[in-house]
Amino acid sequence: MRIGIVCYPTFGGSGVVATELGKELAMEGHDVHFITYDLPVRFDRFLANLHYHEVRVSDYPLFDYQPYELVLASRIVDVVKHEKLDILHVHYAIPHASAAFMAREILKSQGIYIPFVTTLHGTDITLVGKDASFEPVITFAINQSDAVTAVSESLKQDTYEHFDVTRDIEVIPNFIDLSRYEGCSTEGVIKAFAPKGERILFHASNFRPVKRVEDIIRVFMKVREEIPCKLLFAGDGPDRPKIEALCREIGSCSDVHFLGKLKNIEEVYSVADVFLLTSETESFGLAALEAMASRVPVISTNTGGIPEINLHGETGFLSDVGDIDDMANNTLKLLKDDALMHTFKQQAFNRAKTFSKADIIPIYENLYRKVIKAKSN
Ligand code: GMT
Repeated sequence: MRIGIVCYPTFGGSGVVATELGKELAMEGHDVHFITYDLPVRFDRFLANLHYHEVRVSDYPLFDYQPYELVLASRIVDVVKHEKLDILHVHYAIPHASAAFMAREILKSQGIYIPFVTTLHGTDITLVGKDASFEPVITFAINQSDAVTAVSESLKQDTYEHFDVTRDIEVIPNFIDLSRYEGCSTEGVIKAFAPKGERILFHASNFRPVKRVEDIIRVFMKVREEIPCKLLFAGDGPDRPKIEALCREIGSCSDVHFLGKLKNIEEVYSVADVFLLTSETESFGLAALEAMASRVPVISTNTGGIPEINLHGETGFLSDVGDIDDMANNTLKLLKDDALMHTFKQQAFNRAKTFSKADIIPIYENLYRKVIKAKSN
């Protein structure tokens, strides 16, 4: 198939999933075309059938806000026509689904029918999309998609609850390339951050308020009262200055390290003892799945789609949002009991295996075929 993928090219989970999906589809022999404003972060492989088409927005002084969505729609039209695409797959509804809709209608007026699949990832529904300034467009674009998928059952239910969506939504969970997390070199990270055998607590995110990163510091402080440990943060984002200020205020700077936007994040996952995810809401929690693929148990909140990934008392523990004491106690339970830790590590890995790319990619391929077939009937 000739497949166009529209996504955010950044470190965020939706961009990572879209890019990994595109690479896998290309390795399966499909012709894959990314259409976005920058080279996706995980676009790290050369394949003759994997392409990137940049969307460039000119900076006209007349506009206070540059109309990215229109430029994207025009670029989609161009790529579909000239690369003879069979299908478009857009990740994250805003503004990708509405741009795809516009492109589809333009092409229809020229005698070309290009169906599009929309994958909902989370905050396009749970936070941003609900905003009245987006809601009517999101509802319309979802209803107009040729197929809609959500990354968890929880996100599917949220979509039906908050939007007047009248069509089927198929749940296709995110997937993981397990080989990426196997046999990473760990010595350097351990020497640098835990030279005396301190335990390592880890968190990776985009430091948005929804992640409640402050709670991570508070959990860490409680654990550190009982066990020598270090806290590593990967990623960057709006709340980082606030978190750094908090570390300074409580005097934990020497034990907390900010590693920034890491490309080889799996090296850090592999040295972690536990992964902390304290989010207010999380449609899936790809970072938790990455930790589990690295045999790292997850201490998380019980919100959104997280319980569909992290199983309480098996691959980690779940707590109510904001329950610092419970999350700290659960972390200590694992850190103090080697046998329990060993069991949880194995169970986390076994759980991660159920989200392997080999199982999930064919589901997308079948969906594309079904949508293309429906269009030609
Ligand atoms: O979590 C973020 O802030 C990034 C966001 C994104 O769109 O890239 O992540 C969302 O999509 C990921 C991939 O499907 C999910 O794993 C995340 O749970 C989801 N984030 C939220 O729901 C907050």
